[in-house]
Amino acid sequence: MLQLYYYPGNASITPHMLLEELGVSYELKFVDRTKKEHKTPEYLALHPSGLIPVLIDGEGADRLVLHETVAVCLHILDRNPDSEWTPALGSPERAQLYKWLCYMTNTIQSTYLMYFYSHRYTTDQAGKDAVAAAAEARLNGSFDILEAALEGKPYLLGEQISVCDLYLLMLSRWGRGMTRPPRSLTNTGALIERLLERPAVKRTIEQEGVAPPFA
Ligand SMILES: N[C@@H](CCC(=O)N[C@@H](CS)C(=O)NCC(=O)O)C(=O)O
Repeated sequence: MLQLYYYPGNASITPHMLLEELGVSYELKFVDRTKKEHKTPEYLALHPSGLIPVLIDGEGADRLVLHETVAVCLHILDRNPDSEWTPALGSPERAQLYKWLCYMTNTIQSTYLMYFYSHRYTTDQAGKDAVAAAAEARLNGSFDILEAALEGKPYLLGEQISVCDLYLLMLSRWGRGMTRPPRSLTNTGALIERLLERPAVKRTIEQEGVAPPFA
């Protein structure tokens, strides 16, 4: 049995959507960030940085405890190798999937940290708004790259939907308060609309209790 530790709308929502899409059995474990449950000794034993999500696979001493959203998603795919969501190992689609997941986590997600937690990225608190503004400009540039990659195709990998699209949906949500929200881009906005129509995505949003508009 898989257990996913989540907080509504957090990075946990991409693996959550993926689990729903795959139709596999799993249990959701709510981590109450408002009570700082992600910084308790019990949670820090699962995730040394006290961040969300964590995935637990199995039970007892042999159980796998995994953090890092991309690693969690890839492990879920590896457990479902015959799914249409899992491009074959060594295929060009699988390579593109690695590329976009890496880009989204190591470039966009990390820039979001500077945008949302700008005070952590300067020793001069008077300059934190400038850090957030610079981060927003960088995010716009990154979303332009994804927008261009979507030109003439429905999904990031082409005709086939993948976890990359779910990841982009999550990242788009986080930018809904930006001066130029990702959903305002033509191709990205169309992808978001398409994804939000999917029953599994709707179920995930409902289970997490995320209020509209999602992105
Ligand atoms: N690199 C981690 C980042 C996870 C992350 O930053 N999660 C956020 C929620 S979206 C969090 O737990 N923030 C709490 C904090 O920074 O204290 C991953 O990809 O899983």
